[in-house]
Amino acid sequence: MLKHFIDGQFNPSSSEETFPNVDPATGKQISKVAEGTPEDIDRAVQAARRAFDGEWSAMTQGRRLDLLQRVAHGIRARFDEFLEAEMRDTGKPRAFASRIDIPRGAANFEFFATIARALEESAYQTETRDGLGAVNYVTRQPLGVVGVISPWNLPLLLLTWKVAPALAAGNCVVVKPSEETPTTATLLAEVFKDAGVPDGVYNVVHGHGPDAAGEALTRHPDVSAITFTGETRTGTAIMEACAPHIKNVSFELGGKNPAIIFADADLEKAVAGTARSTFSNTGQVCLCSERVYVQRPIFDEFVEALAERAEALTVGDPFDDATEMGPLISREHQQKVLAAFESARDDGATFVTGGGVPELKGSFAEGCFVEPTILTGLDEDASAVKDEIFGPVCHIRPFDSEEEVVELANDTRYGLCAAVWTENLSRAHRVAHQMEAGLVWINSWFLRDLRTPFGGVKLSGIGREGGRYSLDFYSETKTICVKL
Ligand code: NAD
Ligand code: 6OD
Repeated sequence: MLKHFIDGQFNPSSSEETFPNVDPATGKQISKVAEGTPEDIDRAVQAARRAFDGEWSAMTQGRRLDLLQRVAHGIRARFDEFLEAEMRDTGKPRAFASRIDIPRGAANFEFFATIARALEESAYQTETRDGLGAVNYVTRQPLGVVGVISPWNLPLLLLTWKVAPALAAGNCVVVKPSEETPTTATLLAEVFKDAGVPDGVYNVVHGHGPDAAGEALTRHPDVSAITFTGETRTGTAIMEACAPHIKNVSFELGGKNPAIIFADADLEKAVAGTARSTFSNTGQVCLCSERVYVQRPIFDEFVEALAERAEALTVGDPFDDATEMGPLISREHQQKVLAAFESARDDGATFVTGGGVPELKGSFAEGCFVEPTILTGLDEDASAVKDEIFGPVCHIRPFDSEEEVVELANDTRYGLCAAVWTENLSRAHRVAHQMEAGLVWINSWFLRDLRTPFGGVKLSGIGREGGRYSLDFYSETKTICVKL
């Protein structure tokens, strides 16, 4: 059974309740998981607060950051265990998880340990009437206990993306991993212990969100801030829960991201890039392109080429090295994605390819698979064009002018990212500047530099994380003014 990790110990729940952890590739149960209660959250928060008031804050920054480097090494030393756990929990193909999820899990600790050491602090000289002046300098202080609530699509990557900077800034954390993917957060607890990180610095409480461990964490009065990645409507609920204590929040939420392909794009690269941005991780990356706009002269050619790529994808056993696309995360999510296909059908979509469940053999027949799917012919107000599906699917629509496509791309409640494919440099910059999004890729997708700010506008989030922007969120500045 997967237990909570509180104050350096693996603990059963304060209740007897458990829930099953299911492999979405086969539908089989992998393990049982302790269902956290508000009492478990309270124990974890108290442990984190004790560590914060004690050993963790008493340590030099250098020592703290050395320990985080050891956590990075610890993940790398147990790479295969992390990989297998992530693949079983999510059904991700080995090729994806071994290239993205686990390396980034380790890199997040290494990166934030490195940049926290190098962070500059500022000072200002003020003129005074007596001519002697004053010096103001700005210090950073940790917040205290930070609550980390993470989703299932990139479990280790997104959890460590928040835990690493929170700890690098000197805080202690209580994390509530997604109920769908509890294993790597638990393995990470072992790595923390082996690295010699003091008890209480990293705590894990498993369980669900509403009326459960997740909500209890957001409402706890001794939690100073909540950092959350997940659905927009969960963000709304968390913001309400945080309001009474004026807790700071950082939200990375949903998206309905556009990809724009101009007629002057390098077609082969644009097709390959859009295949990646639509089907990677079975479309379960918040950055995936679900709305694709293609300039009319190359529309038919583009649709045909993307469909060819979709049909050539090997779907099935995540542990087979040839597999390119695994299942969706759960039966419930599979039903949601299939319902979105149904709604597109009702709205008159043309299914260029896909739209159903692939026929797989043996144990994978019970998996939560759907076919890579391409739609055309929908109006912009159809649900499949407006609402996030979070599956391996995009709708492709032709456009004529730059002005028209900018308006189409921005006509959404979301604003996480956009991809623009063109060989015209001026147009690339012009369009990128007009996108209502936190991040715009030109002739690429998911190319990450961890120093850059990451986050969305509109319903896609609040705040930015990444590089020093993360350290800004996970610390508070204090100005000290010295009269000379
Ligand atoms: P989700 O919102 O259902 O759950 C995320 C986490 O929040 C889970 O740990 C869950 O238990 C917890 N939770 C749910 N309700 C809660 C509540 N009321 N109080 C406290 N915690 C609660 O999201 P998901 O289904 O796990 O992930 C998919 C969604 O995440 C998609 O919408 C996707 O776009 C979004 N996402 C966004 C980004 C980004 O960077 N913008 C990244 C990854 C995923
Ligand atoms: O790469 C990252 O740092 C990041 N936050 C990715 C988010 C992906 C969402 O699914």
